[in-house]
Amino acid sequence: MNSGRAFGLLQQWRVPSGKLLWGRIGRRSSPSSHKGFGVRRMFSASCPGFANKNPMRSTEDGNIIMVEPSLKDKTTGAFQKLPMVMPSMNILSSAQRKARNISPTKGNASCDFLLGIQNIAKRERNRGAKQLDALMKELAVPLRQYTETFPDKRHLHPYERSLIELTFGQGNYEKVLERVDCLRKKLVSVGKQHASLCAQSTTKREAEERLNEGLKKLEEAFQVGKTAIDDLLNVAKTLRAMPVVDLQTPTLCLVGSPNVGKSSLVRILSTGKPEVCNYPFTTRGILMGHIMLNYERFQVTDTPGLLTRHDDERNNIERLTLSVLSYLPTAVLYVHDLSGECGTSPNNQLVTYKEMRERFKDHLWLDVVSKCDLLQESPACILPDDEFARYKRCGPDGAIHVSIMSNQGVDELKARVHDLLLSQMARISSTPAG
Ligand SMILES: Nc1nc2c(ncn2[C@@H]2O[C@H](COP(=O)(O)OP(=O)(O)OP(=O)(O)O)[C@@H](O)[C@H]2O)c(=O)[nH]1
Ligand SMILES: [Mg+2]
Repeated sequence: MNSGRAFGLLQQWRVPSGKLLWGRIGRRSSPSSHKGFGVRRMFSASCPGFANKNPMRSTEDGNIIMVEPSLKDKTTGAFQKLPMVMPSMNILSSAQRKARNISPTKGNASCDFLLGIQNIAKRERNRGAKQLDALMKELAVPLRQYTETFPDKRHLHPYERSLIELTFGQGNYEKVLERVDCLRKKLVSVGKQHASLCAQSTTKREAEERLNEGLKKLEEAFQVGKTAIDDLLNVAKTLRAMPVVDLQTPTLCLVGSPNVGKSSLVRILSTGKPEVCNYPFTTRGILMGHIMLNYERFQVTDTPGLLTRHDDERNNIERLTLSVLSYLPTAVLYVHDLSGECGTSPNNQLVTYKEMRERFKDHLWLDVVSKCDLLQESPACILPDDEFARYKRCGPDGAIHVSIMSNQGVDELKARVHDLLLSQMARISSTPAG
């Protein structure tokens, strides 16, 4: 059963904790969050987001209506199709270089000579206006392309939409795009104004002065707003680095309280190596990997742990887990640690488990009790046989007991995971495409 299985974890994405672009989000978690981590937001879609950029459509009687894309249009993969954003300084230097090379509209040289001084002024203002117009366009056109090709968040798959919201904060993705568009409008306005002034010059000298003034003003306007472009670049980078989820490939999602051994199980179910440490919230993002089982390909997601608390109090790391469960057609491998080692009491684990089980009851589900090398056999008769006592002793009914230390239950777990993924595949195949 084990041979021929090659599990390979390929991609990991986590709520970034390094560079701070959006400031601290969420709240410091409750004392039960142990590490007191602070989540920091950073930046970075047949892709419905792009396809339906303009949701307006005209009816036969000429009225314009708003067209909401239907769910069947929604698919994942938007982030891999984002346009490349050039660093702001590259846009500026390239635009300035191109504008400088613009020459005046060619006139008749002998005519110029005859008309003398007046014609020199004409040529100079022509050159100035053309250079200013060119600089304005070279700066503004890429910005228009970005604002038109970055997907409209409303038309993304809900999973990808939630990744954007949890990563950058509510509304911040749209704000970056708005800032880029504002910069574009400002550049167009400044560029047109100064090109027009230059075109009205009466002398060569005046045209030169107005050209220089216009170039300076355009650069100043660009410098003031250029952070919007660099923020958009970071948005694109972060989004592109997010795990790619194929909705047609069966997925297994490991869920449970923090520090219960989820990542350790991902490691034994696969050749991938997610970080394993003896403290909670080692896993701070969604890890998407792949499993090959008898020539079939499956996906695995390792998720951050869930604390026992109300949704309103959850931090964005926990919300990532809920987002996977809410929006992706995954089978669940729920991990329980009854050894007392993980930092969440069995009682609290049971509370969270029951809530998740009820909430995501439509998912295919498998329970596993981890770290069973640390569990002591407790005589059943000593404990009262209520729900909690049964849970504390054996976990939920039907749970597989596993230890990665002694290898106990590992083969059974792999076999059951395989069956679960095959059932998930049958579900996907029986769901009408689209
Ligand atoms: N004794 C024993 N320790 C285990 C077993 N499985 C995992 N551990 C230990 O439990 C600790 C937590 O393991 P992880 O796999 O990082 O747990 P996690 O649920 O992914 O943790 P978070 O990502 O922080 O939520 C590590 O020290 C592991 O070595 C087991 O079967 N037996
Ligand atoms: Mg982990």
